[in-house]
Amino acid sequence: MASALKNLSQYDENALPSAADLRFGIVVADWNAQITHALYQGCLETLLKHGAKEENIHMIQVPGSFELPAGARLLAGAHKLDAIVAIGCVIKGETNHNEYINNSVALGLTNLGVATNIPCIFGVLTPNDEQQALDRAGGKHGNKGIEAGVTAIRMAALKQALQ
Ligand code: DLZ
Repeated sequence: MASALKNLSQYDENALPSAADLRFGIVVADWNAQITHALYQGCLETLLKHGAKEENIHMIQVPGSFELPAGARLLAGAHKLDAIVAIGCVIKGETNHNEYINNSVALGLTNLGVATNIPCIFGVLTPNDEQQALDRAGGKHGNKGIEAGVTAIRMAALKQALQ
């Protein structure tokens, strides 16, 4: 018989499994570095707080968000990983560049996760302006890097449990 569903809220840090034996990749885009570095800090601190070992966390930087899927693929080829977090910030400008980048990154990470069996977490902010980004990188809406870290721990634990 299937077990009953637990009432988990998606980013509840109290309900997380230990990250002690889990291996993570983090890819950080250099565009809008003030934002992406804050997201990275939030993500890293969350992984460490839940027991991840520093030697099991592999970080690389890529120029912009468009390069996140390729960076994640390279990281997956270089290390044994249970989850990868892609961190970027694409701010809407005068043209539609943000839509091309965001759609491409989302699809690229989705395809990579399915193809490699390594969950890829979308830690990319898609704000209309810089203030919206700051609000989500340690400001009034919290730090979305923490949420990405929580999601990575849950998905990495699932991968280890089911493989
Ligand atoms: C070119 C570009 C622009 C205009 N804006 C952003 C942005 O807001 N956030 C981001 O991460 N990257 C941006 N880029 C760079 C692209 O992601 C990519 O690095 C270049 O188009 C080279 O492939």
